[in-house]
Amino acid sequence: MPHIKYKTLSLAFMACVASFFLSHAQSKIINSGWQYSEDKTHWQTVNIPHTWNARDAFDDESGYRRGLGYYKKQIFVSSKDEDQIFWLKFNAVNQEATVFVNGKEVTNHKGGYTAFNVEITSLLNFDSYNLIEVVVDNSHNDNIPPLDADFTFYGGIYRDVELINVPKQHFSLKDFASDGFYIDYYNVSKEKAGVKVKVLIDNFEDKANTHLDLKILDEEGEIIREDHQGLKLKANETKIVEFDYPEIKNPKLWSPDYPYLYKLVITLTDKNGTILDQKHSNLGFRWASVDPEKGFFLNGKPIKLIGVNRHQDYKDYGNAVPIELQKKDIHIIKNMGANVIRFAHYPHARELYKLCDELGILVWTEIPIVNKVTDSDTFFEVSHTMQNEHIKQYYNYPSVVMFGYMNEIFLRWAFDNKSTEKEKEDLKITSLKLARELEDLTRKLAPNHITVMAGHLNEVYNETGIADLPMIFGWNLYFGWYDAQIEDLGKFLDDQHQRYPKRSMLLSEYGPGADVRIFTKTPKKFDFSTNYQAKLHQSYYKQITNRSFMTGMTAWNFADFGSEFRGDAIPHVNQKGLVQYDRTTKDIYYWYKSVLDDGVPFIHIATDYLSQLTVLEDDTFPIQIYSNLKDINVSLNGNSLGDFKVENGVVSVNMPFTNGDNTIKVSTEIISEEKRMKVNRIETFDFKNFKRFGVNIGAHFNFYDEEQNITFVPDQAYKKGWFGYKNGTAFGITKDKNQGLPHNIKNTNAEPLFQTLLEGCNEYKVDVPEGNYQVALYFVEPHIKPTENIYNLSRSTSEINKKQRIFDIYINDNLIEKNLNLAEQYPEKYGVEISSEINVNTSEGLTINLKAIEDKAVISGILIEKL
Ligand code: GCB
Repeated sequence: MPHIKYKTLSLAFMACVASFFLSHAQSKIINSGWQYSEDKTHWQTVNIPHTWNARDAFDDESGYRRGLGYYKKQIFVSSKDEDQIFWLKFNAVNQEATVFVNGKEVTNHKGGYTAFNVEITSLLNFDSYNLIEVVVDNSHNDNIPPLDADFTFYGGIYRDVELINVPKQHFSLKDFASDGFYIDYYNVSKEKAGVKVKVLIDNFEDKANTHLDLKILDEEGEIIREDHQGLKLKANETKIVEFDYPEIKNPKLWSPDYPYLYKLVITLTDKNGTILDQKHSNLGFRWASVDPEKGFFLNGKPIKLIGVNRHQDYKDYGNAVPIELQKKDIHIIKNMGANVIRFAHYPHARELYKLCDELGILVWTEIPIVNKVTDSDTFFEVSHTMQNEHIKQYYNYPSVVMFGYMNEIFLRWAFDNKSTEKEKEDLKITSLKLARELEDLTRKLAPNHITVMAGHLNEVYNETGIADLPMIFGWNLYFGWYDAQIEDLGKFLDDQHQRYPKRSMLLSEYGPGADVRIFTKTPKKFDFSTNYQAKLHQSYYKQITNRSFMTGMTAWNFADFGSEFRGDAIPHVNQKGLVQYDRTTKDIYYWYKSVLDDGVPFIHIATDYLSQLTVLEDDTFPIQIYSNLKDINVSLNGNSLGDFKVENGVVSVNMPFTNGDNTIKVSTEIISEEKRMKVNRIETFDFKNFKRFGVNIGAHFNFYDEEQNITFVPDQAYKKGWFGYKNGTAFGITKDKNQGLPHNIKNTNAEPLFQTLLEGCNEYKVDVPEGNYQVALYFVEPHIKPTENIYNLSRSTSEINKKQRIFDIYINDNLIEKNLNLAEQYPEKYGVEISSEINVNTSEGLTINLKAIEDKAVISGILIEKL
């Protein structure tokens, strides 16, 4: 094949682009100015992307509106295009859409995460306005996956809507809303690469003579392969044409380190050479394989997959997120050094996959069959259609190497205590049946990709053999969070590997919840501290990289995300992100960068969460330093604390902070980094450098309350001249297991203050000197039925009834509150503050007495202000 030089080609290419604009195929995004209504009476103007659940999935009320949403829009169609075929393309509508054109129903589509097309030509009135109406339904529907999952099912038209008009011969729009062509690679190696392209052409006329032209261009725009064919189309057929290029010599191989892309341009012309339709796609030569002993291979070389899962929603937007904002995520992930993304638990916007091609990120993509299935024929049918749409719409991205179809399909089965044994057995059989069908379908549709599925910690995946269906089985493992301890991860994997030596495995999910307002010297399971997050991720990384049989790991989750029923330290949000819901980074993000990105030297001092640190007495506080360099020197306020070796990306240094401004400096031979931070050092209660003092009663962690701008320090047993409890038992997450904390607490944003508490404490002391103080005490009734959360696996889900606990509150023998009955006097889950001015006129300081009248007293926090 002769090589045409760059200039000739650019001319050819420009000619082709120019004539493209002259051609008739057109796609117009029609996102602006839709009318939206909940009841068909009150209408408001909205733009797509749109969801009606951006707010109510986060408000105080439990639940969010799952039901119908009505959309309508007038579109003008000119008679200049009267001889064309018109289509509407919906890129995603959650979750069921019924579309009407000028009053007539044209399609019903089930499934909220894939695109669908509908042909509307015969219903249009030319040179006039045409009414498009879409009825959207996100109510629970037993026939549409997902039936149940740990994320919010925001309703609405949340990806682009397009009006497409094409000449009567065009690339097929009928094949599950794909682009109408599919690229396959074969015999790819360093020496050569084969490409096959299958093209589908729709003819909406009688016989027609057309011409198809394919070009492969390299990054410089040089044509390296060209092929064409004259095509005789029969009346109203969809013609399938296959091109098999001669192998390309010495191809540049695509990989995360070198995402070299070729371009494919396919042009359909009529017999006179006028362009009818044109498409283009990225081409990337790569091949992936797995070995149960040696892990994942790309282009024949081992590569440990390390990256993240991503959900598509975003603070304040729900799932209706502007695409440019979403693209930023992919850049942030790449910048962390990740080489893989699992788009969980459904297909995300196609633009993002294209960006993964360009940036060099391998992709696992899947459909949302999550937690359980039903045995209805429709559920099975919808699942099949969804996987067809998914694979066909996402087939051509070179970044996509793994296609999945199920996540934790036995989760509901495992936590179901309502069904009979027979019903449970049937569910097992049904799930397995669907898994087999989808595995077969996936292998048939995508024979050159790797099939995947993820399961949770349960023997049932082995027992049923489901884990041996896909080419890689992903384990979602939460050792040290929902289950056992952090160190148990490796033991579990070794055991699995020994028992199933032929199975390739990936750690498809892991990670603890973490809130940037919570920090501690003594991180514990389920405390939501950033320190525990660091501990778990750092250990998991070692455990996985030490095991060559593991193909890789994808952290759960790239970002915090909306899960309406949940109550972590922020209500309705799952906080396992490496970045926050608004994508502000958590320190752990930089730790990943330190181990994954060996490019530009960098140092990160992990103090981002320390908005205000309070240290007590002769305390030091451990600060982690992350770097991709080996040797660092650390100093605090100009005094060297020593030289340190960076291991596993981290050095932890105990900092003897002084009161006020502190400067940490980390230096290496090449670069240095400085962080200033304010420290509130309280050595005695002299109230000289500080006016306020707060304790997070019942907790081992600091909690920074933004609204009150104070750090509540961890609690302790009473020490003379200082503060603490005389008696009582910590309730909640300070124990190794979660006792069913009150969550989604109303009337406050300071959940972590209320969530931990002391029960049965009748004396609490703070030895302040004589003077006047404002003393605020915080309470919540903990014995309320927690929202059922199967993800909090260690939580007892038994019914806990409202408690009638009654107690009196005294401060220094003054009765502050008589007969406090939290369950009776306040709405459920109400954060109560009782504040009063106290004159301390003894050397005994403040003594808070909680005198129980019925059952045990509780207390969550105290804040003292010197007046
Ligand atoms: C899982 C699920 C995921 C949840 C996650 C969690 O195993 O696959 O959807 O969000 O656990 O945070 O509990």
